[in-house]
Amino acid sequence: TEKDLERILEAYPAKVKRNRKKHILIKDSSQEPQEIEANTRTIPGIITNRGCAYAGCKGVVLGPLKDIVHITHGPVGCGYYSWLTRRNKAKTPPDGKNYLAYCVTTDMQEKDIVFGGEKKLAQVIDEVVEIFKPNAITISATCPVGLIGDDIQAVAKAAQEKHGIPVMGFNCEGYRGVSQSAGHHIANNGLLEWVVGKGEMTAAPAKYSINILGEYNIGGDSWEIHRILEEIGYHVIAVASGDGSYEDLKNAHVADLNLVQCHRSINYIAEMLEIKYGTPWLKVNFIGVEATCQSLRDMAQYFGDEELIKKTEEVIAKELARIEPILEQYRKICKGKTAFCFVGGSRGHHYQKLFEDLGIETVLAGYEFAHRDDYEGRQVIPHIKVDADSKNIPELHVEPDPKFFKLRISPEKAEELKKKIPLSYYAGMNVDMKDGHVIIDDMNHFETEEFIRILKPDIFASGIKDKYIPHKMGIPSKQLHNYDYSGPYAGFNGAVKFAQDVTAMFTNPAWNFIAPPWKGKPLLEGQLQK
Ligand code: CFM
Ligand code: HCA
Repeated sequence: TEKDLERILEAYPAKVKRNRKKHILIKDSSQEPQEIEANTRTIPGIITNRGCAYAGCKGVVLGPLKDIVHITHGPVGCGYYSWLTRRNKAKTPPDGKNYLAYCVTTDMQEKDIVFGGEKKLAQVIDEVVEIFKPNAITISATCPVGLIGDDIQAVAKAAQEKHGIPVMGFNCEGYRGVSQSAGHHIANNGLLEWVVGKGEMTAAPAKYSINILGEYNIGGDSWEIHRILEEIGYHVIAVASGDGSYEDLKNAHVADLNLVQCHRSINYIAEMLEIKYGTPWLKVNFIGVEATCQSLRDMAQYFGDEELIKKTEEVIAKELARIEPILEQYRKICKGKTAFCFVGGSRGHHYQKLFEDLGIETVLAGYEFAHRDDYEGRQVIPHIKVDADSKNIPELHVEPDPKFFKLRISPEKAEELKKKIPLSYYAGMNVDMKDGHVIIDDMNHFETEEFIRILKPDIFASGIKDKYIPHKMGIPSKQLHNYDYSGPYAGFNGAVKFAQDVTAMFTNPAWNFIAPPWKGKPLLEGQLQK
């Protein structure tokens, strides 16, 4: 209740309290629209789960492109801690061009900080070309690179001329934004400018040609999505960027539809591709059985082809007949339980659908770094305050491509479709939350503990850093970033895997053996000095 919330916030100094209050909502549909503050600076000293712009650019959006060698220009830690920890999987193609297992970094030392790291970077590029012969190279800048003023764009340009392969510099220094979200935007800009449209294709190679944007193949998710889409008859040109490649993405401009799975990390390029090439985008969600069926039906409506609609229904019926009896078994254990669903961006919304399929209600949800549109819907975008932090990130000016712009559907048809399906639109998380449930932005360690104490969820879905808080409080935690060795969780087979994993947590007796440390004796004993 509002009173509980007030009590939690009471612990903060007045200024912090005023700040955090704007990031927390108790859903009340009679108060629509409820505004939330998001994508603003975390208060120093508060234990946040957020990452940095470099993580969002190199780690999230660029990193999964497998035929590119991604160079981290910086001290070794930045490269090391983004070395496949996200479990973005990729199959090695016959030409062997899959470099994801490597961690390539300039390993800057004190000497490079003092005298500059450009020469070392150029040398690393020479070595990379000699050893790997990749299809392209990216350079991602970390904090010190920007601080000392290394010109990675000049190094990239010179290397590209020298070696004759694309070398792309990304100024995604960690501090460029308030979270990894800034890095998504920087990566999207680069992919639009330097990759999409560079391929040889001039028209869609097959019927129902699509791209999948914002799907990163964590734990194999996009393989399951591919399986379903291909069975229906779709032709996937490129994925940004799970199990994706520079070679495929070059031709993304010829697709007839862009699917957007993760709105937060990829909406920029989806929007720019629509302006530049005329390709509309459709917000989909392949997390959850109901959500997957809905997305497939929306896609079929977009193409509007009777044969495709029929095939879609056939595949849905076949899949449901296969998995429903299995899910029903797990539902017996899951039904009636409650969850917290707090993940970085889109998953805070998407996984509520999968919990719902199992009869689990999400009583608190939120995002680490999403923007107001991911909560309230894209209609708020024109009203979002542009602050100094967001001004830091270049907004590209995009125009229709003279050669490749083509309207895929008439404006009238688009308007008609928009009434039925989320075409070039995302409604956000808030509409799906029930009254009385908590919506929270950039939740910190203190608030996590407090909300767990009050709402006592049966399961806590979150990240690598905060999963230990619920563990210590005797509550199972399903890590929804890299899935902790498990997955895939997308599509129909993913839902079954998820049901299995979650049920195993509920039935595991270990959680009842844990007494939180503060229930026993004090952790520290002593006397305050006068
Ligand atoms: Fe999109 Fe993602 Fe997410 Fe994200 Fe991330 Fe991720 Fe995430 Mo971790 S792109 S916003 S920046 S769905 S890495 S695959 S799990 S925080 S909720
Ligand atoms: C990142 C990647 C991350 C981290 C997970 C976490 C991921 O943001 O740099 O902190 O729990 O999914 O691996 O989000």
